[in-house]
Amino acid sequence: MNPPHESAVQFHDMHPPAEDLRAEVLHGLAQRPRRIPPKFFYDQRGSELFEAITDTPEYYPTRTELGLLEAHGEAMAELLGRGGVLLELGSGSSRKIRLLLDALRPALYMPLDISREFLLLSAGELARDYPAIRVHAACVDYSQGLALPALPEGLPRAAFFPGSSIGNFEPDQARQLLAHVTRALGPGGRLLIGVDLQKDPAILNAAYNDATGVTAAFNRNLLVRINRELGADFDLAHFHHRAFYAPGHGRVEMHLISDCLQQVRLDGQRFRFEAGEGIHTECSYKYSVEGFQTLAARAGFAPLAVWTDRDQLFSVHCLEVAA
Ligand code: AVJ
Repeated sequence: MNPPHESAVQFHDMHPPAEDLRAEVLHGLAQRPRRIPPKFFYDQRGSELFEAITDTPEYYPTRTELGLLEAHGEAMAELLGRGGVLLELGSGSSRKIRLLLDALRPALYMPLDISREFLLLSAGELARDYPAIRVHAACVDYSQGLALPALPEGLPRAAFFPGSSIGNFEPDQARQLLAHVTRALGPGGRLLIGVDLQKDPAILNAAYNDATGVTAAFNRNLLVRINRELGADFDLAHFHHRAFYAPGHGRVEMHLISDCLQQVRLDGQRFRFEAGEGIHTECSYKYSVEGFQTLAARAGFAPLAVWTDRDQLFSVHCLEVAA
């Protein structure tokens, strides 16, 4: 009864070697202001903490996007083209992709994620639950480009990039990443992308400073990871979570702030932190509908449709690779 590929996930490992963490952390700590890229949040614990963030009452993006996928899934599937190839960038939450797979029924589903363990686990579960869909998982760092295994010809191609993860990129990098997606999809290919909207800063500040401190734990887990994987000696008692909306940039920023003068050792080097000095760990850019369409147009995408919730918190765009 079941096709032979049932439950079998074909796996393509293009994961950056562990040394990339070391090199990027050393590089980022030598810069002023110091910074570490947010892609390193997502070790096993970090992925769990992010899931926990999405359950906090303050963090509206996930449930708002889910509501849009539930309400408009059929219209979205219509525009993406059924029975084709579906790429997913950053296969985070399985709830979103299940809604889309139910509506879209692609022939081939290809989740792309930097977190190998999380990816394999969720791809395996999806392959089991959707035996008619071929699943090819690829462990990639898509901030470095979009090197993909060859895609089958002659099928409609679509990509799903949920969660406003595009907001983690500087607008210029975001444009470059979207340009990589246009190349992977080819003319006529379609992108469904979730983008968090500009809004009252009080809502944004609350979303990144939840009362129970899950976001703080998520941010600080980056240092736990660096201590464990790179043998650094960050003192977690003296680095604190700070997150705020920066209106001049149209983005939320997260930082880890030292509360005293201290030195951190990593790889035989010492990094000195003044009291109040920090590490910038994340930008989360917020867009207007028009602002995002303008950015996407510069990457070769034409707008087809956009859905927003009634409170104008979040947007889901469908875009087409222009000929
Ligand atoms: C997964 C990048 C969309 O920017 O809102 C959540 C990550 N950071 N709380 C975001 C995050 C702090 C999230 N993205």
